[in-house]
Amino acid sequence: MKGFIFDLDGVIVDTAGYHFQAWKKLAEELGVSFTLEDNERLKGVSRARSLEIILELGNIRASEAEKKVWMQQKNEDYLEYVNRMDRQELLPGVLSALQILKDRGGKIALGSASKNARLILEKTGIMPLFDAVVDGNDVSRAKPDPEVFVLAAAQIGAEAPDCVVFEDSVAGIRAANVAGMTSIGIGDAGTLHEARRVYPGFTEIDIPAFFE
Ligand code: B16
Ligand code: MG
Repeated sequence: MKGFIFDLDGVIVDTAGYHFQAWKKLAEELGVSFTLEDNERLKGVSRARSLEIILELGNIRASEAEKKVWMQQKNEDYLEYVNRMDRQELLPGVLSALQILKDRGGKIALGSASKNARLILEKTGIMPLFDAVVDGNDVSRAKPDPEVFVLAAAQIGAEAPDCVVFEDSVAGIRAANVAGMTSIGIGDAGTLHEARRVYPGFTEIDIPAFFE
């Protein structure tokens, strides 16, 4: 039995732009300059760590209570974008890849840092294709810690060497490697050089070959 574990943001959908808009709004209110380049550092990391990075950029010290309010405010703004999402936002080739994996008897799990993962799977209509969903609500340690992928593999009943992980972040590739799973990078080959293999996107991957 083969298990296939998908990261969400940057692999299934590209929500980085929405995270950016919502963080930028907060950053402006706090008087912090926050660019698209800074946003790269937020990919794959938790909401709390993302806020810390922004506060570091602005040299701002804040109480836990303030941080909580700001994270909530950012998330409410982010959810306005998420609530408008639909199937068209699935990245090219993703739906067909999920369907081929399912048709061949593969088990499919999500392994994401996002606490909004379930809502995004619902909005894009692909929730029924998943056998398990492990997200930011289920784990206490962020990637590169392998916790999220180990939990996902356990939920689909797959052994680590039988699992393939699709990831767009360096931290996620490291997490998959530490877990002893086959890491497949989605994105730039130079950035993701620690992955077993890297593809620009799902349209370039020969999905049936995973079963040979
Ligand atoms: P939320 P992934 C990650 O998703 C994003 O890449 C990262 O930018 C975000 O901060 C994190 O989810 C938490 O998201 O605020 O929705 O809980 O790539 O792990 O699917
Ligand atoms: Mg990602």
